Amino acid sequence: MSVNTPNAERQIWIYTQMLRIRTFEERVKRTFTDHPGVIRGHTHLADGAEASIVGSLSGFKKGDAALATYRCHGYPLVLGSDPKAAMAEIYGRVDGLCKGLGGSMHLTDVAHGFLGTSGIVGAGIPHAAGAAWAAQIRGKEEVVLCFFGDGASKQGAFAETLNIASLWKLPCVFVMENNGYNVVTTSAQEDANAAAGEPLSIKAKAFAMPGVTVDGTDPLAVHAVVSEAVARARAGHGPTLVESKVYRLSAHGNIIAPPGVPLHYPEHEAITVFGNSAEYEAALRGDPVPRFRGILVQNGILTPEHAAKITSEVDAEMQAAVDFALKSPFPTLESALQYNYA
Ligand SMILES: Cc1ncc(C[n+]2csc(CCOP(=O)(O)OP(=O)(O)O)c2C)c(N)n1
Ligand SMILES: [Mg+2]
Repeated sequence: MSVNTPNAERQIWIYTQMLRIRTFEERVKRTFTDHPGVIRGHTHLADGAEASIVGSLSGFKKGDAALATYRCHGYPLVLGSDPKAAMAEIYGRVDGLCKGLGGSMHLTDVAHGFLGTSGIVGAGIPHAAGAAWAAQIRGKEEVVLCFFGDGASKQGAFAETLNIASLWKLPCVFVMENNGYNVVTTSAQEDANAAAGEPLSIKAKAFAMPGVTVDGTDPLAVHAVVSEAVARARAGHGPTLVESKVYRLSAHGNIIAPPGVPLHYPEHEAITVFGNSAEYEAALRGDPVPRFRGILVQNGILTPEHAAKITSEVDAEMQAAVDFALKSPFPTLESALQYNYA
C-alpha cells in the first residue's frame, strides 16, 4: 500500500461513484429504446473510463476546478451535481444544469467546480489554462484538472497551452484520456508518437513538464498518479501531463438518424470499422466497474450484500433522475438567447 492508497471507506466511495456514472449513462443509452426521440442530438458515453474519471477527481478540493470534453456526463456527478439536473439537461429540459439549452455535450455546473465543456475538440485545453492562471493569481493553492482525448492532443491548442502552462508554472493537471480512437480512426493512424510505439505522455517532454502514463481502468493507480500531479501543482511546481489509458465500451456517439430511423448506438468502431471483435471483447472482459467491485470484495473491503445495496440505491437514484427529466418542461423559444450575454 502506497501513501497514496485511499482507505477502505474512500475505496467504497470510489466504487460507488464509478457505478453512479455507469448507471446514469446506461439510462441515457436506454432512453434511445425506451423513449425514442426524447433525447435530441448527440450524446457521447464514457463507459469504460469511469475509473479514470473518479480516480482523477478523488483528490478534488473545494475551490479546485475541472473542464472536459463533450464526453462529459461523469465529472459533474462525481463533483456533487444533482443527477436529476444533469439528466434533465441531456433531455433538453428547463430544470437542467444549463436550463436545457446546453444538452448532453455541455453539462456545466460552476457551483460544483465543473467549469464547462466543448464540442470543439481541444477547445477546453486553453480554457483550463485560463482558469489555472486565475487560480495562480488568487494564490489559494487551487488546482485545475483538464480532461481531453488522445485526438485532442493533435490540436494546436494543446501545444500552445502546454507550452505557456509550463512556462508560467500554472497549477493545472492535463489528463489525456487515451481510448485509442478518434471517432473512426485509431491513435496509431493519427498520432506520430503512437505510430512509433511511444506512450503519448512522451509529448510532455516537448514542454519541459513531467509526463506519466497510467492504466486508466485502475482507479487506485489513477488516484496515485493524479494526486501526485495535483500536489505538485498545488505546491507551485507547475503542470503535469497524465496519459490515462482507457477503452470506451460504446460507439463514439449515438447515430443522428434520418427521419423514420430511431436514434441509437451502433456497435463499437473496433467492430464496425476494423472488424476486430476480439479487441472489443477483451476490453469488455476488463470492464473496470465489475473488476473494481471484484477487487474490493476479494480484499474484504466490500461484502456482496453491501455491493448489492449500493447497486439498488444507485439504480433508484438514476431512475428518479429519468422520472424527473421526463416531467420537466422544455425551455421557451424566448429563453434561447436570454443567457448568451451578461
Ligand atoms: C475542432 C474539431 N475537429 C473535429 C471535430 C470532429 N470530432 C468530434 S470528436 C472527434 C475525435 C476526438 O477524439 P479524442 O480527442 O480522442 O476524443 P474521444 O472522442 O476519443 O473521447 C472529432 C475529430 C470536432 N468536434 N472539433
Ligand atoms: Mg480518443
